[in-house]
Amino acid sequence: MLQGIVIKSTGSWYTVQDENGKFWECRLRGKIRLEGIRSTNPIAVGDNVVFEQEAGKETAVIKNMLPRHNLIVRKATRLSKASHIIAANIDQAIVIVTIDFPRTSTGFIDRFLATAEAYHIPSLIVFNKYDLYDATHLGYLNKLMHYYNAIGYESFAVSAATGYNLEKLKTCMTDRTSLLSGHSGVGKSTLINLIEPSLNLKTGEISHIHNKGKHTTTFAEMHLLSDGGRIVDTPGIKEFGLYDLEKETLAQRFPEMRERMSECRYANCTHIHEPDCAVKKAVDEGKIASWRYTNYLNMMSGQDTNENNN
Ligand SMILES: Nc1nc2c(ncn2[C@@H]2O[C@H](COP(=O)(O)OP(=O)(O)O)[C@@H](O)[C@H]2O)c(=O)[nH]1
Ligand SMILES: [Mg+2]
Ligand SMILES: [Zn+2]
Repeated sequence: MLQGIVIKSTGSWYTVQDENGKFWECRLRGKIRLEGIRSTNPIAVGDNVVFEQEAGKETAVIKNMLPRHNLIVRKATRLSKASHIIAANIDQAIVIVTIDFPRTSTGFIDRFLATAEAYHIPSLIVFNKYDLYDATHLGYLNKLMHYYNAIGYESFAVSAATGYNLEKLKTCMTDRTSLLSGHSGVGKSTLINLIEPSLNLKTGEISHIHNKGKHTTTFAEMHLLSDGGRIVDTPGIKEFGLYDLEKETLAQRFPEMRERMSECRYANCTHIHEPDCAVKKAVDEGKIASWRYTNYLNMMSGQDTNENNN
């Protein structure tokens, strides 16, 4: 029996890298038990599997899966109860953003962070295209970085063009499995190519026309870094953002609200209209940024959606 990690899945075939670095094309035979989720795909990128070479063949059969420490799922279709597993065993979620060229809104960033919180995955915010910013941009950038750092999200600026802080980004990715997200055009592929030139990803592509409300059947892929890191490239940010954030627990996905909500008068406070709300008080006192609170309200009212929030 061999053991390895699924680095690509295309439906019926799985590419698995074994502990010696060798790649295997594997099929699934028999049933793999799942932890209480009904899923259209039992095994996903990032899963650790036990497999066996087929007699007289170069291919292999997956026999078992090791326990997952987390997984990213979305509904298989809009109305179905079944889930589609995007990736498993993610150590951190990295969102690449640009405050301009193109602009990434804080609404988008905050939805990403809240989603990662819901999956219990730590986040890192990377502001790219530092070389393009003027004094006004830089003032805004510093304000955002300072706030996000203060509430516990590591964030820093990089430039693929000048190489600024690329070593720092590389260090963050070493020996970890990172989910990488961000709008089209922010420089994800350019940054990955600088970190691992052999990957030779296409850059400067025009963003795909996306089908609103329709899930595409594309699969995540894992890129291996020579220093031991792994990058999970999802086919667009959309999958990650489609996670249904529950309104009942949304405030818990905002660390600066989470730490204050026990002081609200009502245990079930929504932090919107209730009296003696510790969250609203902190907003009034400037301890919680009003733009973070606005993004929270937009998510609560459903005005924030993945489609219009960019
Ligand atoms: N000036 C500048 N341009 C960048 C930087 N990073 C990426 N770009 C450019 O931004 C465009 C989109 O980059 P790409 O990597 O394809 O973005 P992706 O869609 O996120 O993968 C390309 O034309 C890149 O050359 C940067 O740090 N500074
Ligand atoms: Mg790209
Ligand atoms: Zn409250």
